[in-house]
Amino acid sequence: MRKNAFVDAWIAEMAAMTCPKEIVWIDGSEEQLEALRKEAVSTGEMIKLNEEKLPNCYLHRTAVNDVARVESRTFICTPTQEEAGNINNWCDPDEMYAKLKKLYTGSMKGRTMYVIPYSMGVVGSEFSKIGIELTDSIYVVLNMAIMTRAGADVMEALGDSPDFVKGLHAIADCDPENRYITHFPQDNTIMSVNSAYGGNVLLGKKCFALRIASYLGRKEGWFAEHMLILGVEYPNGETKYVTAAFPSACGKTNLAMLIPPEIYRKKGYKVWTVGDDIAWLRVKADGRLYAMNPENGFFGVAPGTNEHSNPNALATTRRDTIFTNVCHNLDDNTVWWEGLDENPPKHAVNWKGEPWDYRTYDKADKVNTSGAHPNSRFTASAKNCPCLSPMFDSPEGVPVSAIIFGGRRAKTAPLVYESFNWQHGTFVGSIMASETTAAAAGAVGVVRRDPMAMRPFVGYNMGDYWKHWLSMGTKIANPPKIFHVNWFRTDDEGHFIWPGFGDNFRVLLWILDRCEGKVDAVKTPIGYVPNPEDINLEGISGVTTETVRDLLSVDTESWLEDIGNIRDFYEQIGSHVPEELKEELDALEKRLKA
Ligand code: GTP
Ligand code: SPV
Ligand code: MN
Repeated sequence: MRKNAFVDAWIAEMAAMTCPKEIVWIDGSEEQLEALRKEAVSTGEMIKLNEEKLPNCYLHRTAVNDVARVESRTFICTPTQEEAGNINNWCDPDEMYAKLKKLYTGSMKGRTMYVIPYSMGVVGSEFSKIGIELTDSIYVVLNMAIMTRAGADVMEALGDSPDFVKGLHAIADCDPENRYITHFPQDNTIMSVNSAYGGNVLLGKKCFALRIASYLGRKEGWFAEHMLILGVEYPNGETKYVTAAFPSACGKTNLAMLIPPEIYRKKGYKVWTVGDDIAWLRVKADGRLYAMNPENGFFGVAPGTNEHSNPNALATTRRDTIFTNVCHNLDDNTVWWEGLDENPPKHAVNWKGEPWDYRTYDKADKVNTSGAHPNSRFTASAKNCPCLSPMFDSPEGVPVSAIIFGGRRAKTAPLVYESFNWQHGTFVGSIMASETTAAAAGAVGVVRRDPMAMRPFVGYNMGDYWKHWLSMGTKIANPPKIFHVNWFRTDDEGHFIWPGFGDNFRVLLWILDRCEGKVDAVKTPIGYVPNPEDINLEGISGVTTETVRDLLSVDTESWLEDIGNIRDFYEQIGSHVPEELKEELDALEKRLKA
């Protein structure tokens, strides 16, 4: 494999600290990956699943206290606290390096350090960026091999350049008290210790492609966002693209792989997946914003994925997939999760590795009684996705017609509304709120503000991030229109009113029609909402135009209540909140009171 002096010097330094027994470079070859799979099976780190039913698929269980991202132990280490802002955990870089050094020292004794060269984006594209992850976990290697473009050709693309993101991961004792997920944006460095779970350790994903990349994007004039990218193909063969930012476990993978309702499929409409979690967006010479997916696979939520909700995701996981913390069906050596089907396995092992009796399941206490952990995941290759966009490997991405923000709101937010312009759209993103989910450690179902679905992922001051959004608006001659959706309004019994999933296509079409100026809308204090009869309900069950009218209603009282909450949040972000957004907030309050 091609050598790089900067990479070698850094590896030598990290190896001197962690003391591995050997260093192994990951070249990306199938032979090497297969040998690692065999090794992981021999040590019990992974379980090989039924080769007939789930070819080349494996099950892995993480420690019971290590099943989600831990935001409380995630740090942005910039020279000053002001750069990191008030809602990131901050630590002085020298102090954090010193603390980490103690935890890493000797942590790989007797273990192998794997060197993973990987590219976020197509290898060699000028829009892509390179990272090197050092890890002592085979599970991490095998996941990174699916989630990124990893291997020898990345070292070729890097050449003699020092321009790569350094990532060091050590499992150490997997001690939650000493777990640190740390970022040093000025040093292009990520250091993660005492975890072995997903977003904490697959360093190309949230750590690099969002936290470090958002910092780089601000410096270099582009965006790194927590967004899916999808294409809607019309019967005439034309395809239009949208991106959508929803917080973790709020429906990105599902929307990205949506199957249109039958009446649309018959007419020839299709949806193509470009990405399901992260988008890097740049302005091109034609004055449009382009989105590319820096990842190469999907690290998706398993529970709730089934033949009806998301058949494309399910099909993607039927081969070459690593399942994490799902339920193991001992009868046929396959996997199961809540919401897969109505047949929980009779002989099974739950996500904790204990014998599991499905009759003990209690919806009110999912974590303790479910077969699969609520944040159990599949790591599946994009190449296996039946609706993967032909533009997936386009080095520059796809032109974006609309940006959609959204969250889980039982009441306030309507099914869909459109912002008045880019500045107002940025404001709409900044006031996003959502009920928390199992994707991060902590309480579930609590409403919190999650601007642009990036609260846990902005690598610098949130106020500066909003300024970056506003300033980018002035650089895009033909900016996408900005919308907000909410699939999660509930009735008095707590049931979702909107059927969601495939039927969200009906809302997507309204959004794209608005982008083309093809349909009218009603102006409300919060933005434009559809005329209820403009959401096509042909072939839908249990939803009438009256239901839609209700879903689109803007309740002034609850919005006014929200205003106070938003003011508190802006206060918390502090002095970096742009004046333009404060003015938008005042203007919204005025319109609501008028
Ligand atoms: P991350 O991978 O954590 O970023 O999550 P995500 O945003 O990709 O969420 P995902 O698509 O995996 O969906 C998470 C949960 O939301 C699953 O339990 C889905 O069943 C549920 N969900 C997704 N779309 C809808 C929808 O339109 N309506 C309803 N009611 N639930 C949905
Ligand atoms: C999320 O939490 O938004 C995820 C899963 O996509 S993780 O990779 O753990 O961040
Ligand atoms: Mn995500």
